[in-house]
Amino acid sequence: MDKYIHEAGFGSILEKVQAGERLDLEDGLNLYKSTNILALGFLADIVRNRLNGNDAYFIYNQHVNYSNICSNLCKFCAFGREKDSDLAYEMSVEDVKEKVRERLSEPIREIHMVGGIHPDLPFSYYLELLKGIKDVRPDVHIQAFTCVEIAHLAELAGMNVEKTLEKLVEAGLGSLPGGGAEVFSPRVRKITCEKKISGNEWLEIAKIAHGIGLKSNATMLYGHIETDEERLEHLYNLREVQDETGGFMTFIPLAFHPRNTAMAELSGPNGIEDLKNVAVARLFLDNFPHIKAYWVMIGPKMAQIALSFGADDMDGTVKEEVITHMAGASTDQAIGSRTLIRLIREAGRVPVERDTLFNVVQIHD
Ligand code: V47
Repeated sequence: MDKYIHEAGFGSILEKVQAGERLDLEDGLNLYKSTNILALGFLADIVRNRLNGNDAYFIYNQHVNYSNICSNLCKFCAFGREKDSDLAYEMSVEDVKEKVRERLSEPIREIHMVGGIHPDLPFSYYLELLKGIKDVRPDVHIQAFTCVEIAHLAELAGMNVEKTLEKLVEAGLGSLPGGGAEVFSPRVRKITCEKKISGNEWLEIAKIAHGIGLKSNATMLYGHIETDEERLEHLYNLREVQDETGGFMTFIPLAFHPRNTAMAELSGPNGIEDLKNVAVARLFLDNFPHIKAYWVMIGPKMAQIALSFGADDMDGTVKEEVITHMAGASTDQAIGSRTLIRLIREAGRVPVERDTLFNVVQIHD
């Protein structure tokens, strides 16, 4: 295989990968520009196996999207709605508690909760949401509010980000999901999500969260107008912050779904792009412990293959995903834990059930 990798033009990258040396921007760009997907997978698998052995993680979780009312209305998003839209919705704290109560008989360990940038819900609503979930399910880990929502909540609270996060933690917040990162490039943001906080602001908020001991995830939305250079710059910025804080747990490449969005004329990424984004992330983000193949966005079959292209996590049972489905995802809105275990086993990996912070709950070998 080494000969094949040399012939593919990746000899020097192979040497770096085998020596555990960091890849530079030029290496990253060469990887992105290649269509030799087997070579990329082979290289990424070296790093994956070094960091995570044969394990592939999943979590028993539940998604709650408390409201889709949003004042940012990004062009790539089919979830966000104006307040007076027929499709706009807003859950009361009691509605959210009921959603959590409905699934009390299941061994759910994480509530993943995000929403739009709501123009007029008060800060107290968000605190009550967290407290309400904890009332119903005291042991659950709440992973909620992207850095974009945190910036908005800090404004509502009239406090700085650190103090705002502390208040949210007191109310039950456990960690931050990785959404809202999109592509950090100002060019891409100007075209696709002009009203959203900048990439630098997103990174600053992640740093502040890590500084007070909150872990978080990071994402990149690929397959729309971004260039390979912009993707790489995005990964480079994340790697720099991770060197400083060590607070990121997982990187999740998010495959753009165009339907019902203001960018519906685009076709979205193909399978090669899906695998490439997983593999390059695994190779370039050498300081990220985990890379997630989010089955909702790339489908369970592609997620299974991604476990041999650098990914070591499949996210979870999810029920019920909304954001990607509003944008035309053809996957189910939930998956059973037994199915996840089977998919992982059939991909030749050991299914490891985890909690949000990657503590092992059960090894299903
Ligand atoms: O921030 C919006 C993206 C994100 C579309 O942290 C779209 O473990 C594809 O971040 N096509 C929210 N993507 C979801 C998210 C996430 C999901 C699962 C796990 C974790 C984690 C994070 O979804 C948004 C945005 O980047 N998004 N519209 C779309 N049309």
